[in-house]
Amino acid sequence: MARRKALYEGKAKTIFEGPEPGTLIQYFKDDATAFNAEKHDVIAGKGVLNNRISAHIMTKLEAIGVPTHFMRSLNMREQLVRQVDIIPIELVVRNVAAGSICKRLGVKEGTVFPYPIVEYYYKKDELGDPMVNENHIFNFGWADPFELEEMVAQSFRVNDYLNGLFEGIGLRLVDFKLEFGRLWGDFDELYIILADEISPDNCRLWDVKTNEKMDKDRFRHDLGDLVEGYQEIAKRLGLIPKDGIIHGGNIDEKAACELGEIENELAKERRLRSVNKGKPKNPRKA
Ligand code: ADP
Ligand code: AIR
Ligand code: ASP
Repeated sequence: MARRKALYEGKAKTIFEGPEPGTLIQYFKDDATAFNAEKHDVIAGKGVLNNRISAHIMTKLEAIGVPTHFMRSLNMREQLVRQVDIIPIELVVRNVAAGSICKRLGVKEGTVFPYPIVEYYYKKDELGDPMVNENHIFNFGWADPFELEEMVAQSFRVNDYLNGLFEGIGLRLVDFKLEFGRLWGDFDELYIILADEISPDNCRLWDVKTNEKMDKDRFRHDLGDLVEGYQEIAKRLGLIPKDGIIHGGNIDEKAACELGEIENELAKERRLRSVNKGKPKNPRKA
């Protein structure tokens, strides 16, 4: 196979040029970072599990009408995605207090919010992804009101769907982070697409019965074996065999290679909804 061109080396993934224009390959690495890469480790099998979990969740979201970048899994560490222009805003949805909101506002961890809280962070590693509001987003032109409205609406839908999905396998969705991108159609119409990944790297998931943390907080705060938590999530989702694919820190390559393909059939025929960039019309003026 011809040498592929790496376009971007991220903290958890490498982005390669895709086989066709407008496509990319996301390669899921085993690297784990926290606190803006202050803390770093390589954890065997993490990339395989995140690739699989994210592919599964993205296809489920596509099925409820959330347009996603995911096209299909290529192998245990790679997936083919549609290339988008990433909007530099990280949307965080919180159902239960944990992480930065506890520090910032003095809320007790585990406090259940009456309704979900949406926050925006400016995606800029050098600045440590600072929290921002709509005024910053519009003033600096990171997104316009139509785009932001679409991102927020889709984030609430993702939250509703994922709450049910995880509840069904005994996990509580505490919070998560989403990234969206712009995709232009043949007539220059604009679509907002869910991109990046949805995995325990960017969702907090607690066991419903024991409150045990199954996500990246295990790594952030040295709470136990990270891969064991991710593997348990993948098992409960029915994505890997019950006896697992990572044992004692070693990946069972044979079992990992035998995992089935995940394909986003629906994305092929989906009818995208473009964001109305025209001037709002006054219905009283005929
Ligand atoms: P980081 O950039 O924070 O280190 P990753 O290691 O996860 O994060 O790298 C993946 C990068 O690819 C992210 O910057 C993400 O915004 C970007 N990305 C994700 N999906 C797409 C896509 N469909 N098109 C273009 N870029 C994408
Ligand atoms: N997140 C935010 N930036 C990067 C990531 N992964 C995710 C965390 C957590 C949620 O966003 O994984 O699920 C909120 O993070 P925090 O640190 O603001 O509490
Ligand atoms: N992904 C970010 C980092 O690597 C933040 C985090 O997940 O804690 O620093």
